[in-house]
Amino acid sequence: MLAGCTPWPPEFADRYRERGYWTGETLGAFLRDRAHRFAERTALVDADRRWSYAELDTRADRTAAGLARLGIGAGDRVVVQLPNVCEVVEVAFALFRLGALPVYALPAHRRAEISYLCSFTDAAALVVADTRAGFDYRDMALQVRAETGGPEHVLVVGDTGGRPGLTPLERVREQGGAGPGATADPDPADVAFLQLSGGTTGLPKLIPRTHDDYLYSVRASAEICALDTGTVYLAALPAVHNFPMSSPGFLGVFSAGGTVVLAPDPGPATCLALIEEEAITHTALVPPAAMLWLDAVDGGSQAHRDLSSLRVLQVGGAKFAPEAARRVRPVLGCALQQVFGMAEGLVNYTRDDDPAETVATTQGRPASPDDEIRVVDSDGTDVPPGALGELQTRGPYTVRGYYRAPEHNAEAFTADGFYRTGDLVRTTPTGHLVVEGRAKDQINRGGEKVAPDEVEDHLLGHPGVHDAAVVAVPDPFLGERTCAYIVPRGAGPARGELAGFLRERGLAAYKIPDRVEAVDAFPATGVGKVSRRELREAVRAAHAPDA
Ligand code: J2J
Repeated sequence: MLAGCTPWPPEFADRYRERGYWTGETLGAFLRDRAHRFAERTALVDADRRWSYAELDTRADRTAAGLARLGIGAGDRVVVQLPNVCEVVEVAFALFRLGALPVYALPAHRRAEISYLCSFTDAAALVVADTRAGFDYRDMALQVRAETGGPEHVLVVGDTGGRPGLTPLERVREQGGAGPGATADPDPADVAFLQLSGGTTGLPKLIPRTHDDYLYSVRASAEICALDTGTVYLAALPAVHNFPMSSPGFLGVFSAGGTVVLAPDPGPATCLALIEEEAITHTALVPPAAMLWLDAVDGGSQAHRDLSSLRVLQVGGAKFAPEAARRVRPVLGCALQQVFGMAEGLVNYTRDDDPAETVATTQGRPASPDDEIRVVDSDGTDVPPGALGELQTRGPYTVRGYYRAPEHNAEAFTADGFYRTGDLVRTTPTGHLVVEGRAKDQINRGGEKVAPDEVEDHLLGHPGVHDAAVVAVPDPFLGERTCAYIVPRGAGPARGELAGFLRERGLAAYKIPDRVEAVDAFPATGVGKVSRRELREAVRAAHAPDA
């Protein structure tokens, strides 16, 4: 296995193979098989292209051969930061075929995150778009290279704008000629790519997912969601996120021979038009986007849309309020499926035969019969059935450790290999999970995860900030927003000044605190640590609707 990763103990690996979960197929072979079975069916659609399975397969081969000519090969890491364009899928499969590892960055990431990912993984290449939504990824990539001394290759999907040091992906593909020959034969038990975790402490952790484990989660998910060749899935969220990639996501759709339509943004104006035009049957959203869709259709600007093709709206990434959940069928005319998943592995789904109230009020049950679930108190002891506790899990597609993070792994995993999710849940008698809160220091800003530590470190870089603590503030739309408490030095910077400072440092916009509060000192816990709980309560009291 890739150095810096934790394998499953052999007795577990054997069991997962015996039960048919790990089939020994690689992601590269998976696409080849689908290209044979579904050759001329449409696999992928974006703003201006429609690629058949055969075309996607050929492009992946050519790009793989071109990348190999650049010297990229088995075990190399390649940071991929692409919006929802067909190339995001092409590049991924090209890398899988070489045994090289995509490291997935979100389109919202900026210089700070991309520099970190490139240096931490010693990336051989970085793949970016040209410009998108007014942001120039090429300039950012060149700054990353100047700052970190790597990666050797910066590949651009689209126009390099004549900037030296950038290689158009199109040229890489052309140089790949007719393809094959370059493809390696990676071990299906080895790591296929590195997925980004939401992070709790410090910098984001990377999650090593293997061909075997990931394809199992994809197959199991596609089966639960009853996908088939008639499925037309709208990828409304950034395609590289674990949810639209594998739950069942675009890979689940490929596994069933359906069609994936990539949306440039998850907004109702864009997506509801696509649903009508492309006869979308399935899609997936985070709760704030789902609420915008509901309002846009329920007497809003999109009330005229014909959504009759839509069968299932999946909602996950953050807690979906039952009141909003109950509006889905009456307003959108489709079924709701709640999805509670994590890039580390475990994914829970409500099922299509669950009673309506179960679908509205729970976050589903595990995808696999071999997902092991434990709900424990703060001492790690199992709580009685139905009581609130922290969710721990272990199973055939839940990783046993983060990439190159031995110290963090000792905290994040139990001695017997359970992942401590940090989610506070209770189980219902039917085995469904209800997410009630969080024990981890993470802020869930409408599905986008913010690690307070990471933002605090950046804030401390400002000369006017003596100390900083970032906490969640409840918010009716996003679920949570971020509030930075700062102990200023002197007069202290205003929010606008701090926001500008953080942007300058290259931090993604969603991590920039929504609110800044100056205080003289922080409340401390018994052991002298900052009490984030007290800060959260203070901010809640100060901003309660009736305050
Ligand atoms: C409450 N909290 C939720 C839900 C995730 C499918 C769906 C989502 C993700 C994802 C994913 C939640 N209700 N329905 O990877 O494959 C919070 C929990 C969880 C964390 C994981 C998938 N669904 N969450 O959101 O890695 O706190 O994955 O531990 O981004 O999101 O975040 P992430």
